[in-house]
Amino acid sequence: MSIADNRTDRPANNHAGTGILDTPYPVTDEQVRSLHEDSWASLPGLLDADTAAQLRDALLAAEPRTTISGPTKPAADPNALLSHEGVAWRDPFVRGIATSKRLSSAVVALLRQTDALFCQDISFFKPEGANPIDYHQDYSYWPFDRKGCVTLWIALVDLTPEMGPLRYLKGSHLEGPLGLIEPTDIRERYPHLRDSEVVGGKAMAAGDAQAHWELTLHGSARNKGPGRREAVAFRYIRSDTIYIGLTHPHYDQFGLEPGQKFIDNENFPRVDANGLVER
Ligand SMILES: O=C(O)CCC(=O)C(=O)O
Repeated sequence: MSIADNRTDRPANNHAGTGILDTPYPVTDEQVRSLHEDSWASLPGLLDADTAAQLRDALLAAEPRTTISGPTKPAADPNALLSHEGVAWRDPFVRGIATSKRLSSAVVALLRQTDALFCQDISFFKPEGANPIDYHQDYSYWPFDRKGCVTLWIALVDLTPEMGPLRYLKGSHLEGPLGLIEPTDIRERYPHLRDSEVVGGKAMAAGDAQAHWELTLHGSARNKGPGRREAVAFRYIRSDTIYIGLTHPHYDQFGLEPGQKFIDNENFPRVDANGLVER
């Protein structure tokens, strides 16, 4: 029995305007090169505005989360950040987007793999005036034995540069794990990173996405408005990834055993270029 329940009665893929989910995303060689060499890739038009709006509505209907990341983190300040995590494990519509042909085809092409496992969703809704999120790597927060986790960060509303779309330090995933540095600016600890070019952080339309690695240094500027900066991250791991037992509020709920392959736990949907692989 999988942890996914059917709290909503909406069918996973029966929404007006979601036909795009059944079409592959045409990933270019330049996008793959950019992710592997520059630490990130721009994916314009990953979703259309209508699907992005329905995804936004589904996330807003879900219970928000109260902590932002691993066990040592304080409770999230709802005035600073509204976040929903693991909604795809409660809402088939959100799961249907994450495992759609559209997103799956993009992920496996970017990873240069034949398949991948969908492992987490988390939204980042930053109210106008909310503080910057310092540059950090996600790697040290997560219970994975290897690199190769890719995040699709999807704009859910039109974003101006002033709202603080996600930005990256170019080439930073090649640094290897740098540790849990927040809330210090990581460039204090590793001064050579001051020479790294900042990439991303430009205007995005609702449905546009950006991809980055778990080792990519990423963060966002203060939201100077207008309006709330709304985005969701869908994350995917290599299908050979092994669970190492690091405590994390999302992964703790699946009954994983340290040393177990994620693919052997039925809670993590497997995807390939055509979408969900039934198993
Ligand atoms: O949305 C943001 O500003 C932060 C996103 C982030 O840290 C992530 O996707 O891992």
